[in-house]
Amino acid sequence: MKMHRLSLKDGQNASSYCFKKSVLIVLFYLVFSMPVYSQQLSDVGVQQLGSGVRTSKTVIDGFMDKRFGMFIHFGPVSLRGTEIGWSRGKEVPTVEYDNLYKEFNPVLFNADEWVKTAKDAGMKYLVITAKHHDGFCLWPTAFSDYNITNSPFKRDIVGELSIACKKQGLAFCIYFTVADWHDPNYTQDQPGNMDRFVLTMKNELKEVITHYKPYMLWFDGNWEKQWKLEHGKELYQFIKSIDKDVIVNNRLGKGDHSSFSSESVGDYLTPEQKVGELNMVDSWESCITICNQWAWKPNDKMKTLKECIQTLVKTAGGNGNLLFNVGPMMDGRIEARQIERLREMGAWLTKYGTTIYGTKGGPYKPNNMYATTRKGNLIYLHIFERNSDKLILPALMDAKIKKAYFFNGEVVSFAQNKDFGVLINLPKVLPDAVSSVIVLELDKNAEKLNIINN
Ligand code: FHN
Repeated sequence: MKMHRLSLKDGQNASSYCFKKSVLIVLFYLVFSMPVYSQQLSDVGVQQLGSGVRTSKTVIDGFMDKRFGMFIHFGPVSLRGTEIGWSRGKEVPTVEYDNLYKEFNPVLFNADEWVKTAKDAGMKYLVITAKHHDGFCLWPTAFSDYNITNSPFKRDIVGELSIACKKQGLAFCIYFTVADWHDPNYTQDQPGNMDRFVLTMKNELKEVITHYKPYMLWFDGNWEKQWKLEHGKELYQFIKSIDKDVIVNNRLGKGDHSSFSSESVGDYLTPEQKVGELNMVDSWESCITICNQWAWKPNDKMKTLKECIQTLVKTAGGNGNLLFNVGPMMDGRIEARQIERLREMGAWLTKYGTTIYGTKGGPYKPNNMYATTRKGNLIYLHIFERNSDKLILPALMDAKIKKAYFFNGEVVSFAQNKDFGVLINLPKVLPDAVSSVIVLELDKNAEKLNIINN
């Protein structure tokens, strides 16, 4: 901004001149410091506005390298095949819903089998709904009678899954609702109720963190008015005072789940039922159902293998994790067709896992034709559709492709220049029906390239 030189007009005294000058200096400072502030916004989202312990970048980077996890929505509602929490007082009358636990007896529940299904799918972590909005606790909590020990089943589903995860090398994580429609204290009608509610939440959280040592806490249900931003900040610091390394998603504060704001509390973004936007700054994880409903629903429409794999690849191509959801049946088993679909995903990842785990998204933005991930001086070009015998990509302005080949080693011919970009010659049939990978070997570190608008 061009500084305007001020001159003493008749009768104008020195002090007003100095005052104007200092106002200008302050204005100058404010205007030119603005970009710094906006750049810090996502940090603010991450930094919880002010001091206080927060999850280290190393821990979060380790989480983001995992790329693929299993989400499990399970509870007494599976006896009705309706949606967990939301069908209470709708498809299932409230009194009936709140008494389902008296029939809840998933005798075929086998934690090792659930975890093996996740592992065989190529998943690196698992999140169980220890407590969903209906308030039922799948662990023997001392702070509510509405828990698994008062069901015919009695066994600690959360505990058995934490042991099975540790045994099979998956990171064990806990979904913990903020909204609890069963708890009479979860209301702002009576003063003091929310304080009691938050105290119960703290007691239960201390219980699950100290007993099961979760790798991550997946909060949810933070949108109702009785839950305040201050509650979220208080809980975040409370959790950090128990375990400074436990990762916390961004549904403890308020505000939108897909972007950070000054209302955010948590370590990473959680877009839902959609692949998140490419984001190289803020960590993110899309949670998506393998069928449509979160909890089990008979004959619920299941995604095809192509949809499943391409969803995973587009998520990784956008630099995010995919938390893929199953809803086990009332007897405690995951449906055989879902196990089979997950096994097929695992087979694809056994072959192409290096193009997903521990990679960065970009430099191209995912679309319905292709997505890219990158590691070192390699770009992994995932091709979903073959619409012609050539695929044209925007130019890689500051890097040269030295060679290109399919994952099976078959050489791919290509041309590149700054004008028409990168032209890849495609064979008549792509080697993989759901997502074929062409490796582009560059003359420099691909992870340092800026995002290319395609
Ligand atoms: O209400 C919940 C829903 O039941 C499910 O748990 C999803 C999973 O992310 N989250 C909420 C809806 O946003």
